[in-house]
Amino acid sequence: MRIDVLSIFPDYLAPLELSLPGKARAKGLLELHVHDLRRWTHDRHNTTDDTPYGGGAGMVMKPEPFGEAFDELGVDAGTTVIFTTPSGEPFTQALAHELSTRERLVFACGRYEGIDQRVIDHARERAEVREISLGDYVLNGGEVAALAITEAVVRLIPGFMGNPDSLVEESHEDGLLEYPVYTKPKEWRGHEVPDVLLSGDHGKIAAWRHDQRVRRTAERRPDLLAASVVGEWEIVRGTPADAGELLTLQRACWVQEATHNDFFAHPALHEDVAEVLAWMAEWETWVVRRAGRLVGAVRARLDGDAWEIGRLMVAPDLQGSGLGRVLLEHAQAAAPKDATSYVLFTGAASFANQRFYQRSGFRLRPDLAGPAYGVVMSKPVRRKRR
Ligand code: JD8
Repeated sequence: MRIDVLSIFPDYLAPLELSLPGKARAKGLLELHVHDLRRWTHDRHNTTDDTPYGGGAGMVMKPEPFGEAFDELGVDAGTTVIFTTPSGEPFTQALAHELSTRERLVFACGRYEGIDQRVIDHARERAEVREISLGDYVLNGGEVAALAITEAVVRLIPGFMGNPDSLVEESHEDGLLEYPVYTKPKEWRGHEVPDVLLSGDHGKIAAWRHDQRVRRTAERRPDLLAASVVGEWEIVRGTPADAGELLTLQRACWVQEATHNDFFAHPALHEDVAEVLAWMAEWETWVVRRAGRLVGAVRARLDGDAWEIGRLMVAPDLQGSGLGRVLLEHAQAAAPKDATSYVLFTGAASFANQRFYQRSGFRLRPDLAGPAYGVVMSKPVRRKRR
């Protein structure tokens, strides 16, 4: 991964030399460049700001230095430009995972009252753009956020963490906060280590730790606990007996798609049961039921060395519950050894779907031919290093 940072206070990013990314660079996993934005100014005072159109307090960052920096750095469709801003989408671990799949990130750090809006609009014409907020509080500039996001993303680059398993039980990875940790001495200033941790009984220790995670989450972050019931979905193989309900669910889901894309000729809207049975014979199909109702499904098949994922559907009343992500992860996990990429199609105007797939690491592939109504998205298959 290559990361470039544009800032009028480049020394703010100096800590990146110290912590994690230092090792990633040594491992050749990360190329990091911090640039002083004033390099792309041409007046005696290296001016990067001016008064706001429409009046008001403070100053606004000028567009020209950013434009010239993007030109020189070769910002293009393969780049993700990140504007850190208090008005951005919340930065989360899920977003960190998504950004860790990118080949190239360029951070545009603002100061003063912010950056001229045309810089963001221009960047969208040439690259993927994400406006991201570190949290609901006000900082004086975007550098701190760029620092935090870089650390959170780089440590997720496959091959970076010495022991990738150490990522698994971290807070925000699976919706639960982490358990309390202890080390020597056994007793310290009247405080003792819980006996279970000295028991050597790994089953009991694992149960205690999980219990601690649930307790902490319930006390400190009940909002997370509500979201983490996802684990309750049971995904099973689809059978011909499911065909009728699959037909019903796909019609319900593709009515939304057709409306978004003004395209009503999609096969999912016109197939009959026999045609559903026919494609179930060609595709691996998984379904999810809740209280007996078929509420979700996905299919996949190998097309050359691409694992093609399709007909990902979630009952409209359960959309946003996390079931879609679980089904997509299940379909990916089912990919055969010789698959080198995942590929799927979605509506050209189905922007929520596109963002959903992007959050799971898929990228738009305008270079690949797709169906009339849609766009192609793909993601490389990353195999855990043995
Ligand atoms: C970028 C200028 C300061 C913000 C007038 C104070 C992120 N979570 C976050 N909080 N604040 C920022 C952030 C603040 C920034 C800039 C990010 C550029 N400022 C401005 C608007 C009000 N001043 C942030 N990520």
